[in-house]
Amino acid sequence: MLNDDNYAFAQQCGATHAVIHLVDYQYQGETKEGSKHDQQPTGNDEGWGKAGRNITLWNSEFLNEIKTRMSYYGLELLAVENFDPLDWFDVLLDGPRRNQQIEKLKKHINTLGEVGIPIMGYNFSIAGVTSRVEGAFARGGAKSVGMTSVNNDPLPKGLVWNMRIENSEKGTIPSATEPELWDRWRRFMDDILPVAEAAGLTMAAHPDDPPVQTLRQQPRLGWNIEAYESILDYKSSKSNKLELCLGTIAEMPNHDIYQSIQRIAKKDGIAYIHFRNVVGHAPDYREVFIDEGFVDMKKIIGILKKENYNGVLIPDHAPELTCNAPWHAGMAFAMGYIKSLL
Ligand SMILES: [Mn+2]
Repeated sequence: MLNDDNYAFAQQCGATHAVIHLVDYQYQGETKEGSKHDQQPTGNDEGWGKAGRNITLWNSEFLNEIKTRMSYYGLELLAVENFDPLDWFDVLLDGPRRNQQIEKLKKHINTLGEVGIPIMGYNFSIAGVTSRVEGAFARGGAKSVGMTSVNNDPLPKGLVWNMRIENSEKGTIPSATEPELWDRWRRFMDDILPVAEAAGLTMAAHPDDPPVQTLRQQPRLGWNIEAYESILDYKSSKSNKLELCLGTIAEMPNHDIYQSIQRIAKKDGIAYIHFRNVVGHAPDYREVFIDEGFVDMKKIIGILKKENYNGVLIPDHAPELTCNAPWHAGMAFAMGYIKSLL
């Protein structure tokens, strides 16, 4: 999707910055075409696509080319979102290749710093974004995704971050405990944060989507507001912030979203925001149109302005509109709404 037509489309919608993904979530192998890349991946018990398709693209030549091309359309390349599971599965699992993979991640961070991309968004999750289903959940039967039940089947070996990694071993991935998961994350931060600081890069943590305590018999890191915010408290640094997903935070149980956003904004803890809306709470919620969910988006903008948040908002997921360009129309609707709120 990184092409001139989409850059022009973003510019025409009023976008000033861009967040890009290099991971191909839908890749099913050379012979099989995945689903369309403009649709959210949901997958099934076997996860999304095969990991690793684009890992060779993490180099300064390629990223510089994208950055330059985007600049012709007035777009500033703000962030790369998500490491490829193939590059860090043993960091997540604490496996034998963990240290080797940490070196690879450090290299990626230095590359981003070199190119001048200020943010790396990441999601420290073993099971990844799983358990969601597609449906006609938004206004007028618009297609979106939601959660109707919790998948607690164990993960087969080779399914990490909900993507498939070559693995001939049989069996399942043993469950980690919650303290073990936090320990893995802290070791990741201890290794990565100094490199990010030196490279002038901000590491931005996405909350666990969907936000439930356990999925596929694995614990989740940032699944409620206290756990998610504690990422900021671990180390106070300009390089340790949140990829604040308003949708996921809205789905979290037992908190006042307006107070939570105000508190996090006050701490200067936001790298950028996934600005979207939902109905319900995990494990029973639906993603809906930006003006349709229970979150008062105007109130959120007011809080962000009051707390002097000057960063970027992106539409993130948007329900698809029934027409010849369902994804583009959905995004344009969200963009128009955001511009009007601003
Ligand atoms: Mn998000």
